Amino acid sequence: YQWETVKLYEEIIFERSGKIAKITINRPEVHNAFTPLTVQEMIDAVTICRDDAGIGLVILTGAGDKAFCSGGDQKVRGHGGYVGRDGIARLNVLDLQRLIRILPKPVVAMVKGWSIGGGNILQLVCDITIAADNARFGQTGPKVGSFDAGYGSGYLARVIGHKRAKEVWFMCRQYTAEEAYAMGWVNTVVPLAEVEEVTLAWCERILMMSPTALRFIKASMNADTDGLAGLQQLGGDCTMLYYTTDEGKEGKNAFLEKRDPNFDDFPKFP
Ligand code: 2NE
Repeated sequence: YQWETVKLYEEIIFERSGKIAKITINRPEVHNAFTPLTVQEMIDAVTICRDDAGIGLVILTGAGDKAFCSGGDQKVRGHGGYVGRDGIARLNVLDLQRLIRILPKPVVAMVKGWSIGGGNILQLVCDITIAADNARFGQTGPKVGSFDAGYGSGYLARVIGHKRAKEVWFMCRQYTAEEAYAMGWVNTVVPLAEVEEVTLAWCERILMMSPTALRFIKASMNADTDGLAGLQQLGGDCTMLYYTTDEGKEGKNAFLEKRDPNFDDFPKFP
């Protein structure tokens, strides 16, 4: 794979090889903990992936072999959130979680080493997780004075079950990749040396599939968990498809031509 830089950032690396985009959190000295800037850069990169029709899939990972992400950078945690250069306290990682959920393309987490706190929620909201055998998963919130009562709790309970999710948060233990696999927290566990190769093989297989089919499957599964916001996403996808039909276009054309629309000839499937 020839990886080309798509755009230069300070705290992430954003590369691309063909249809595969790769976003790497690049703060290995703090186990890839994120600051408001890291998150802002990730939001920008994911938005580029969303708009670029040539990108079919996004890999999310962390720099080095020691960590995927260790959550919010506690050194910049202030009064009410994580404080960036503008002095404003934010929890903008929640916006990034939503963006990953609504991205109409598969997002694959490639997890090496620590996947902890808000970092672990990032891999959770990805569509697929490939874990290296040195990966360690866990939440620390109640120990460090934090919690994620959104996807980090409710969606985690859907993925690994309520009893397990409560254990994860109540005990703040760390789980091996094999334990995470047994809970359905990750899709597969592979030797660290093979994790990139296996991730790319999964990506290539996913990319063989119909992108519209994958888009609707993702939106549909998310609608089940995201309530009206999820239905809005799924409904918007339906509108997008409808706009590509002659029937949809007839309504617009009739309006512009100042005539009544004629929908008689369009098929009414059973
Ligand atoms: C990840 C873990 C268990 C690794 O332990 P270990 O012993 O392998 O590494 P060490 O020495 O703790 O970490 C290496 C360096 O990375 C920094 C450390 O402070 C250390 O730096 P130095 O002391 O050598 O200078 N580092 C690691 N994680 C950091 C972090 N999150 N912020 C700032 N610096 C960090 C161990 O490092 C650990 O437990 N880390 C903290 C995990 C954590 O509590 N994360 C925040 C959870 S809250 C959250 O993410 C969140 C939320 O709950 C809701 C909304 C938004 C965010």
